[in-house]
Amino acid sequence: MDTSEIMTRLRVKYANEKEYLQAVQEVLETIEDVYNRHPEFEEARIIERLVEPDRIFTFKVTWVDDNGDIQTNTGYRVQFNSAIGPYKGGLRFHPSVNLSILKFLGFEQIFKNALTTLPMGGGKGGSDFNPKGKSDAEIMRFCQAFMLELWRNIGPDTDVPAGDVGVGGREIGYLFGMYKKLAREHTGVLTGKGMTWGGSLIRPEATGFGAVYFVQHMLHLQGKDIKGRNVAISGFGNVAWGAATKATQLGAHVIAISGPDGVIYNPEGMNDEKLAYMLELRSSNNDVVAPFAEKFPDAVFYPGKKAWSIKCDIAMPCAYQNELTGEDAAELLANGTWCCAEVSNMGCTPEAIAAFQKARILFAPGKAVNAGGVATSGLEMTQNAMHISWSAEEVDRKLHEIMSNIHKSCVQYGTQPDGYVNYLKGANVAGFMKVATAMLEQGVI
Ligand code: 2IT
Repeated sequence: MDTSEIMTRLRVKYANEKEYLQAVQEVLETIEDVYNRHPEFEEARIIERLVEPDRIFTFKVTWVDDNGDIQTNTGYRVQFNSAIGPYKGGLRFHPSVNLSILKFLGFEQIFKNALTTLPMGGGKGGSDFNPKGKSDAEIMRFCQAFMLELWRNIGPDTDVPAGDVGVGGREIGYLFGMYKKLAREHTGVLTGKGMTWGGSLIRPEATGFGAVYFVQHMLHLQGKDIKGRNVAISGFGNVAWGAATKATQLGAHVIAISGPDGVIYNPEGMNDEKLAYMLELRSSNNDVVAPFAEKFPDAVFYPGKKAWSIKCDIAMPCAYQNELTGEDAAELLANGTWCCAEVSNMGCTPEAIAAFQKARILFAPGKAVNAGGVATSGLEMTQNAMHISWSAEEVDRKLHEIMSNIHKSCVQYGTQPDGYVNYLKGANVAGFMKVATAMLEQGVI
C-alpha cells in the first residue's frame, strides 16, 4: 500500500470531505507497515474496499414546528462495513452534520466496534437538525419524521442505530416508538433504550465510565493512579457527565467542564449536586455551561475559553471532533499535562496528536477510549436477543473486562521498541487486523 497514492486519489474524489479524509489518513498511516507485511491484503484490495462505505442513504425530513411553520432537514445513514456484524453506530443531530462528518464517524466506528470484541460492523447517521431551543413536542415530531424514512433500512440484525451528539434517551424513545409502530415489532433495533422497554443498565453511563476505566489502565501501566489527579473535561453532555462521575468516584478532581460558550473552572472538583446539575443543563436544550457558575459560587466561568486553558494532569475531550488543536496541546503541555485521553471521536487534530506523541506523554484515541459506549450497546443487543436483562453489576463487570481487553490490544500492537506505547497505532492495527481478516475470508462482495 502506498498511503500517499491512496490519499491523493481520495482527495480528488472527495475534495470537500475534510473530516473523512483526516480519519482515513490517520488510520492508513498507522497501519501501513503491518499491512505491507500481508501481501494477501494488498492482493484483495482491502484498503480500497474499506475506505468506501457499503452504501449511504440520504433522505428529506419534513416536520411542522410549534408555530405551524414547515421545516425541512436532511437525514442520513452511512452503512460503512458489515464484515464482523450488523452495522452499528450512533445518530448525530447537529447543524454541522454533513456526509463528511458521518463518513468519518462511520469509518472510525468500524475499528472501534472491532476493538470491543463484539460482533458489530460500522455505521453512523444523523441529521443537520438543530435541537437547540426546540420544544419537547418539536423534538418528538422531528424524530418521528426521521424514522418514517429510516425504518426500512435498519433492523435488529441489519443495522442498529443508537445516540450520539444531540441524540439521548429522549430521542431514542421517540425514534423507537415510531419504528415499532411502522414495523409492528418490538425488537432491539436501537440501543440506548429506556430501562422499562429493553434498555440496558449502565448504557447511559458506559461511554464516560469506560473512558475512565481505560485511563486507569493507562495510568496503572505507568505505576500511577487517577486518585488525587486534576482532570479537565470538555463538554457537559452525557459522555462528559459519565466521565466526570466516574473520575470523581475514583478520587480525581474534575476541575474543568466546558460548553460552546466558555469554560467552568471548578477548583474544588465535583460532587453529587454538581454532577446532577450537569444533566439538567444538558436537558435544557440550551447548549450553554455558564449557569453552572451562577449555581455554584466556588466555580468561575471564563467566557470564550476552552477547558485546555486550565492547568490539569489529565485532559479528556468529550465534545466534538477537532476540539483540541495543536495550539491547545501546546498550552496543555506547557502547563504540565501528562495524559490526554480522547473521549470524543477524533477530538484531537493531527497537530495535537503529533505534539503529545513528540512530548512522549500518554495519549489514547477516541476509538479505544470511548468504545465502552458502543460495547454496552452490544451488550444491550445481546440482552434483547435473549429476552433478559442483566443487573447493573453484571453489565459493569463486562464493561470493565472489555475496556481492559481493549487496553491490552493497544499495548500489544502499539508498544514501540523504546517502550513508549503508541495507543493510536495499537488501536488502529488491532481493529484493522480483525476487520481485514473477516473481509478476506468472505470474498469479494
Ligand atoms: O460514537 C459512538 O460510539 C456512539 N455514538 C455510540 C454508538 C452505539 O451504537 O452505541
